[in-house]
Amino acid sequence: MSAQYGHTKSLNIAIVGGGLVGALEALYLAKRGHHVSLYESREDIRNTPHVRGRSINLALSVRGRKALRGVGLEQRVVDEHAVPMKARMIHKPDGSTYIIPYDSRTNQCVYSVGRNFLNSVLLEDSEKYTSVEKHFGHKLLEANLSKGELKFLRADTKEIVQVKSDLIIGADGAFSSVRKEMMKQPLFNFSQHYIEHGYTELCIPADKNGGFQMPPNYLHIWPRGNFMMIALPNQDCSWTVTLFMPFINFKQIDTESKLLEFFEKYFPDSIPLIGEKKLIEDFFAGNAQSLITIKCRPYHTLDKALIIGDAAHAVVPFYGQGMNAGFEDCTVLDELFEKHNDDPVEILKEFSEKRWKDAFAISDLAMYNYIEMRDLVNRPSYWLRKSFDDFLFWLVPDFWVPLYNSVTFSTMPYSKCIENRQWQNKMLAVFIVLVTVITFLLYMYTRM
Ligand code: FAD
Ligand code: EGU
Repeated sequence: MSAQYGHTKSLNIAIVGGGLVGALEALYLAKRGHHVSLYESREDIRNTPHVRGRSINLALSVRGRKALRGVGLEQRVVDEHAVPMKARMIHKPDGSTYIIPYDSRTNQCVYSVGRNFLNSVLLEDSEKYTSVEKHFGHKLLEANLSKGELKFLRADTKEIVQVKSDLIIGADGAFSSVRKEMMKQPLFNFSQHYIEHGYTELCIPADKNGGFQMPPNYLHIWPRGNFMMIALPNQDCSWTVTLFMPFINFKQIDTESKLLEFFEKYFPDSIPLIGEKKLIEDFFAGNAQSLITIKCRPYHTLDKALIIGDAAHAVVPFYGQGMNAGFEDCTVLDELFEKHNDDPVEILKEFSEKRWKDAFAISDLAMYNYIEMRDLVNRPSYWLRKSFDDFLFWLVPDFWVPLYNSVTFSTMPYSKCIENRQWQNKMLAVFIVLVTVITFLLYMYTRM
């Protein structure tokens, strides 16, 4: 490794949060020869038995895959434990369906992976490093970031555990405690926003023969203007269905008959798949969950603390990029460790400087899509633009990459994806003006 260039000593790094991003970052740091202590407030999910048909899944795309490749886990996750989704299947209110491919040009797809499964694979893989210590049931209570000091509450003994480390990495999710400590420092900017939609998770079980009840290799979508339902396949042939709807509507549906009436009106084809009884059970079992978007900056405190993943940038899920962006943080961070020879001062400074633009960009894209998914899909102008984009992409794929493809199927920085789109908008405007002028001139010419 980089040791031959007189690189700094191996660091003692504390990672707060053993979720998807924290567990992946532990692998990256261990691979570089650092000593990692991972603190997670929950119990080890590897010991939490998997209940059939109750797994929550996520869409994994190119950025996430690249990050997994960096620790040698891409093939295992993609080949053995993911269901490829090669297109969207749109369900119309009358129950009929149609297909929109993800990438008709090169046949790339996105993968549906179980959250707990992925988390388990990442934690399991860290067993091969003796330099990774995992502490479950440790909840961060407070921290002195500039001193590298952390105070945890142990769930089993109710003891307070104090530790000190060279570097703290906060990967403790949207409601990050590490970030709360950062908020005490001057010049730390922060904003959060709850959207008016909430979500609830339902389940379409496997059929009698243990097979899929819907065609498996698709992301199923029921777009209904202000409501939307989507379904991602699980490996056990069940589906996790997520219903997005304004909180007021969740509140209005307070009886079983209102629920069935609502589903019969908007999602009739899904009722026999979920089953009336299960629909009622699952819908009323959990309260609607909220969706928050968070932006902040910088992401670091001196050379002592850094936040990554949702802790640094929680986004709404309407681009399927939250985890992918968090995993990309690990890729970016690893490149900086390499570039700066494991020197925290430079690494943290540059990470904060270069990452916020891309984090803000995916945040804006996801928020924009939240609106687009509901309204634009039903507008002819959206489809006109989409066909135009797809045609040019087919014609000159290196020259014209549509926004969607650049976000999901490339590793172009998110902020570049937006710039690229703005450049395309300008080109289109020029093109439309040109066509109008030429048509007009031709018309005048033929009249003469
Ligand atoms: P988390 O997964 O939230 O993990 C944080 C961890 O920190 C948790 O294990 C928590 O227990 C622990 N923790 C918290 N506080 C403390 C503390 N004080 N002390 C110790 N530990 C603590 N992304 C995609 O890429 N594709 C998708 O399809 C997708 N779909 C989504 C659908 C929905 C409905 C939602 C809400 C999100 C979706 N996302 C998706 C986003 C994705 O879930 C997140 O971006 C991702 O989980 C972030 O990982 P993380 O490790 O940063 O945070
Ligand atoms: C939302 C919640 C379809 C899982 C955005 C597409 C999502 C996912 C889309 C959730 C949609 C929406 C994209 C993927 C993905 C689409 C995407 C959204 C997975 C623009 C479990 N989104 N999601 N876009 O293109 O890029 O298929 O909870 F319905 S995967 Cl909202 Cl690619």
